Amino acid sequence: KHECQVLIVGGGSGGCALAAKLSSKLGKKKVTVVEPAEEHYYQPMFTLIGGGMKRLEQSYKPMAEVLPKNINWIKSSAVEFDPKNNSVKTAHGTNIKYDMLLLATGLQLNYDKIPGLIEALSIPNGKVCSNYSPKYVDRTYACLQNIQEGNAIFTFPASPVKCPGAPQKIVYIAEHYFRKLNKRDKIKITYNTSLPVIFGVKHYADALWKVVKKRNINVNLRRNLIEVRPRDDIAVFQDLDKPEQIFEEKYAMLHVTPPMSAPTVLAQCKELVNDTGFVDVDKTTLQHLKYKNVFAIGDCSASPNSKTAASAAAQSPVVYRNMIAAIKGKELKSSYDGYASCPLVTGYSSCILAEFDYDLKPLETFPIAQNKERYSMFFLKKALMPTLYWKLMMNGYWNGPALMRNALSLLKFGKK
Ligand code: FAD
Ligand code: UQ1
Repeated sequence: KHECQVLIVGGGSGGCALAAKLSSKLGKKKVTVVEPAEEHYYQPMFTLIGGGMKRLEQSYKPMAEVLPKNINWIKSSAVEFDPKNNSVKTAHGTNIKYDMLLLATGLQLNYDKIPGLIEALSIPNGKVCSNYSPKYVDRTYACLQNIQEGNAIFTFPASPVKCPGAPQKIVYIAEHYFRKLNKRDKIKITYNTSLPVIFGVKHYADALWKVVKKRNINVNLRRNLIEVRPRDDIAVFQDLDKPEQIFEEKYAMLHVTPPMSAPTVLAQCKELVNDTGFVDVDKTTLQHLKYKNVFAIGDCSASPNSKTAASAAAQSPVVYRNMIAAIKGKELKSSYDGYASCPLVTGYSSCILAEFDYDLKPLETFPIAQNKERYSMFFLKKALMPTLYWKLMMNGYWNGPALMRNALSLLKFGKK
């Protein structure tokens, strides 16, 4: 048995940021975090690791170092939620009673949903890779190095994903890598996406179509990976608009973005989630629609924003202020505008920094045209963001770029 004022389930990007904010306000041992992982990964670095620009060891720190010192850390997973009785049960059998609950479990990678995929990802030095898991990300750069000719195929699944730009960032990085190694003309590059668009925000989609045309990358929309046959190096795709249309494609390398979902243990608690399995919160206050002492942050929330660490950062002051208001029995005044950001890395020295809100309208920080490939945005992504994440966000000091945007907006004279 364990009792606490605030219980946070999940110590990833959102959970850890809020643990820092809430514990420094509420005092020693008022906040408990349930988190089973030994390591805390900075996942946005996985794209660069896949491209050989960073090493896996640079992307993580021990969870014990990242979580604030003045909390209770219960090193286990939550397995049962009972919001009527304000309690959560862990895999080790601890029953935790809380006054306030913050759900921050992230989402679940479902590699097992594609027949043959796990087998393919288990073959040593194989042709199938995936930036989405620390278990598989090192395979990506090996694939880029090993392929000499043939088809390089990249996928985007038929499910919500975290960082919706990441499945295509690695396409651009690969294309650039093949050119640098003088093998580009022997490799056909194809990006098969389940989506009906290349990117959800038209302002950036227009720019990305120019990039794929210029660089001779084939893009197939509404095309979903349904099977991998590693023995024959065949990937099987389905046309989502004409399900009877099946394509069997031979690959020399295959980069898979797996289907994702809300974590099963959360989705099983029908009281907490909507019919998609994600936590049913108000999209502006981030408070649960039924249980007023429950909030959500990050990828496990059903708020209809793109799921990125940048979104969790922008949500963090809103969740913090509204949780404190709820503790005090006051009205919730802070609201989230759906801000999400996706640094669309387009090679070894360029990036389009997409930033937008709930209405899929650009909401940009810098007083320059951001729908262009730029070195400055690449530098921000590669050199500045990791420090900002570890030093500021993980200590509760990064609230997203809204402040910076407002200050810089004074300079936006020439920009539409
Ligand atoms: P996470 O950070 O994933 O943390 C969830 C935590 O909950 C984990 O520590 C997990 O162990 C724990 N947990 C899960 N289940 C339970 C349970 N039952 N009980 C207790 N704990 C549990 N975002 C950007 O902003 N910019 C980018 O450029 C970017 N690029 C990305 C590239 C890749 C390849 C990937 C994979 C992600 C990228 N992201 C990017 C997305 C970003 O990493 C996530 O959106 C962000 O980490 C979400 O934070 P979170 O706290 O919701 O979940
Ligand atoms: C951001 O806030 C964030 O979360 C910490 C990211 O994830 C690593 C990002 O990639 C980006 C781009 C932002 C937004 C920050 C600025 C300065 C525009």
